[in-house]
Amino acid sequence: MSDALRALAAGGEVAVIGLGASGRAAVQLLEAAGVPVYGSDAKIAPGHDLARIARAGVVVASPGVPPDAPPLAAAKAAGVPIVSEIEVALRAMPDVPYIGITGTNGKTTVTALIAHLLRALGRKTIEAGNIGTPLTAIALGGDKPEWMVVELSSFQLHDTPSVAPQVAVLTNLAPDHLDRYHSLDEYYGDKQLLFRNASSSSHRVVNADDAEVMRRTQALPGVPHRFSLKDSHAEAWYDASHAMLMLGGAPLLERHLLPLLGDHNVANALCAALAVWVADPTCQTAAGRAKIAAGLLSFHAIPHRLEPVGEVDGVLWVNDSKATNIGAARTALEGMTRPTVLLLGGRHKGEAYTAMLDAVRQHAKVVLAYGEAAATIEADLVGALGGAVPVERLGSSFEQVISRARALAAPGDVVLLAPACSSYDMFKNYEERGATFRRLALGQ
Ligand code: UMA
Repeated sequence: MSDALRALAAGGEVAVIGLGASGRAAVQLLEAAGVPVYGSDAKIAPGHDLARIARAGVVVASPGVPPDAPPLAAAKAAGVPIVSEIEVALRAMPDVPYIGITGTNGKTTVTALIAHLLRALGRKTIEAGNIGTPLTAIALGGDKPEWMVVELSSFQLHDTPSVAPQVAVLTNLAPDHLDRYHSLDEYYGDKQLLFRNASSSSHRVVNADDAEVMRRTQALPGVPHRFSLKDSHAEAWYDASHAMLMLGGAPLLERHLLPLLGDHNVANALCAALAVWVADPTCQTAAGRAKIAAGLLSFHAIPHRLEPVGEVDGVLWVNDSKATNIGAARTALEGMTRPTVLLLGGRHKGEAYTAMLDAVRQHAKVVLAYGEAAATIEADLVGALGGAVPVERLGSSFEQVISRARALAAPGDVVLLAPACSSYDMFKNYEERGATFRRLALGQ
């Protein structure tokens, strides 16, 4: 491992930019390997030494540092290669097989599901990457798993030249992160980098219902494995007429037994089951299918992702704080089967809320627009809805938002937090927003 990491730095110093979770873990791994490291963070005094960064053998960029930030611009200008923390981890663990997951929405759920299913099949598995645990932290740990399931954001893929998963999974593509990317094409291009080392023996799991996914992957070398909510020719598909999830030509699980809300979670379950089916061919039997089904049954919703937090006086409160873009919020809303009080707001990320109009018309009984984005949401939705669904504009007190929601919700309704915005105007992060929602919803 040490040799591979020293080679990465070409004998020089490694400059780690950003000392959040992934930067700190990368520093630890490099130091443990005896590689000279300079770690810096703009928020920690004395900040970045740009001259020192420009002299480094390689720069390791944290995913949250934009490519045009001064330390990365300095590295680029000096011709210093820039890699991600994921790249460092992969160099340190060349022999551990992994499934790589990307996509705009659902990737964390799919990552967690795949890891859960592999464990259900008796495989020692860890999940890491964007889902939370930095991959370099796994590389630092002694005992290596049989499988790693790695959630990869577009930011991480941007700088990971050696990414080559045993199975590459693309859940879907929808607009997001337009505050960081200049165009959608650029964002989708980074997602596509998951396949940058694909060869004729590669396997990929792709969403057959997503035209953009299919367009961008159809010419790739390797074996495509498709999942779909409607196409019976797909390897994993949903047979709506029998309410049955299908895998490899046979029934897998009845829809009502899947312990997750929303049709998109049927797609996530099919995607994860198929990825495991492909990754571990020994499970391609009736017994293997039964174990996968049992794994799906025992999976619990991940916090902040369409997480039912409780039913209070007949009102179900659902926390989808992780829905930080319009596609995710729309999907959440589409998954609601009861009249919905929708909480929409936070820090605006650039997309127009009109993309949610149909879902709002169909599922929402009222929209509460709050936070920095409230005026934009109101401007986008009120005229277009023509009064069909009321939109109330509130301020930046989350207590007020929750008490208004409580007043408006009748027994049998849902209050859904699917904000379509980032949380940074009012909270530290989406987790804090979700936790606050849960606490206030339960009257704690
Ligand atoms: N910084 C600088 N200089 C700059 C700009 C920023 O030093 O010019 C510093 C900041 O002060 C901060 C650090 O760089 O301390 C950036 O840290 P980070 O934002 O990269 O956060 P980490 O704690 O390393 O977490 C990252 C992922 N964060 C992002 O991609 C923004 C986490 O994904 C991931 O779980 C973690 O690595 C472990 O792999 C979070 C996320 O929000 C959940 N991801 C985005 C998403 O899902 O939409 C992509």
